[in-house]
Amino acid sequence: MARAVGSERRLLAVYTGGTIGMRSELGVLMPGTGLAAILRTLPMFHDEEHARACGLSEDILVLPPATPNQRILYTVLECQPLFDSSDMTIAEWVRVAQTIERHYKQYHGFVVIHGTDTMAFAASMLSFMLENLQKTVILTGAQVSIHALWSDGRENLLGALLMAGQYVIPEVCLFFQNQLFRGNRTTKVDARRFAAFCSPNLPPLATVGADVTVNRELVRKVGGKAGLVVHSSMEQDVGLLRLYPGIPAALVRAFLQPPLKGMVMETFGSGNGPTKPDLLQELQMATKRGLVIVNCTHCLQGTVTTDYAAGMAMEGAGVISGFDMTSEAALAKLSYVLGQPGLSLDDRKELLTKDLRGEMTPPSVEECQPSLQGNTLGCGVSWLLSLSGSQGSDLGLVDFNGQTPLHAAARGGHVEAVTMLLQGGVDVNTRDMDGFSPLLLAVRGRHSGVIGLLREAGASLSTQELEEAGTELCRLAYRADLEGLQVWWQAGADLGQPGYDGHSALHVAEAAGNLAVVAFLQSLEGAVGAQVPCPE
Ligand code: ASN
Repeated sequence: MARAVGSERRLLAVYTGGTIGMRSELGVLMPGTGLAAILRTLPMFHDEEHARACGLSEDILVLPPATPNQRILYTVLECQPLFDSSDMTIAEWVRVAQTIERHYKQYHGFVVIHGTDTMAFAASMLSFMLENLQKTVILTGAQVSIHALWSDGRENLLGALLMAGQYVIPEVCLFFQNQLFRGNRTTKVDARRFAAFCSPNLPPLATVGADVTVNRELVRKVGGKAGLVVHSSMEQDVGLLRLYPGIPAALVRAFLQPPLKGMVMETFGSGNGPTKPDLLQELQMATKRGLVIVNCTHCLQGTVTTDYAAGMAMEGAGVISGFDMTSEAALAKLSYVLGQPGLSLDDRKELLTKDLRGEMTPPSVEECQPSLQGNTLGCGVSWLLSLSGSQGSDLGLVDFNGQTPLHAAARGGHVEAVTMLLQGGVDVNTRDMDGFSPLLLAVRGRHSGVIGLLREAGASLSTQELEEAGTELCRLAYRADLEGLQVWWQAGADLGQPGYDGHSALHVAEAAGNLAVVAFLQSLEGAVGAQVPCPE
């Protein structure tokens, strides 16, 4: 994530329909054409004087200056026909993705104006269709038409344009009511209130108030220099079934019939379902013949586990855990994974268990033991090994992210490599392009041994790293993750640092009833805040 530089930022706003542009016809709301013409008449959306002075062509609108040296220019591309989003399907979303692909080089960022009813599905689908995204894509819309006096549409659209124009957040996002969410983490939770969306298992990427607060820790990093890949071959024969108490096995059987290839099944609580043998048999027969079933909880918050026999039974029937994915994200992921050509069933199942676009939080064991294959860690480690006879100056070489061998070794938890590098005299407080230190990476990987070595060598977290830790601390406290909190403490973090909403880890642990965490945090209370951050 970076603040966008350059005096002129060009955006494409793809208008697909939705309430934001609707007009009332015969007493019902229908999609309305001519959004660009309306925006042109609204001074907050178009600075006519500037446009004329610059001789901008008719199809380009320009926002009034938000900062003295930067202008956001945008073009509204109106789809034909326009949709109430209840009518959107995978085919329409593929067209949106292809439109972004066609104009990708021409624009700095993209806004997709969409109806709210299926916006969380749209954002989820687009997140999987657009791989290696290096530019910001933001979906937005409104609960009340922009033509009404009291509308949320103006604020939402302006916010989306400003965020896409001023920041590089290389993700498919959803902006609503002053919050920027990761799109595939959202769900619509209110049919009337302006705060229509929430992101139950991931805090917002950014929040707009008098200041814009970007949760940098959460924003996905651009993975190398690979270009945008648009996946248009999404599987359409996927479905979503919500279990309810007493659901007949025959009904489930009917649902699982061809052409269905994959199903998201909404289960109870932490992924539990009825353990009736006839129902389990239907599920098992379906998975055995190659139908892919993903288990998502119908709860807004939390994750699928096998804590209960009723959850274990789902796994026993061949159902794959969707962890904390929303059903919208799970359906989109299933459509993407099943649509990929040339993969075996096992490949597809494995892909489903991985976090591909930030859509789910896999269990922390995996977070702690990153695979050595095919990622930067593997490259970093082999690079380190090849450096064993090299001079001190080489040990400070950086990769495209500004990371040094010490970053790679710390992230991988390689005590010996870290020792060797420290003995070689490397800078222990070196920062990568995002401002991250080896110490922070060791904390994220929970490598206690490495943290100890780095601290002994004088490493400390910077003010920026400490500030951004607040939200993560709250998440750990919510999940009763004592080990996660302890490594932050070991690294010198102030565990009283508030999260994005002003609550501290202690508040969160108390509210969640996580008593061990509360006791731990309280035991530190005298010492909280006593840590000294490293100067920037
Ligand atoms: N039915 C509308 C739609 O999804 C609802 C909205 O946009 N607020 O297109």
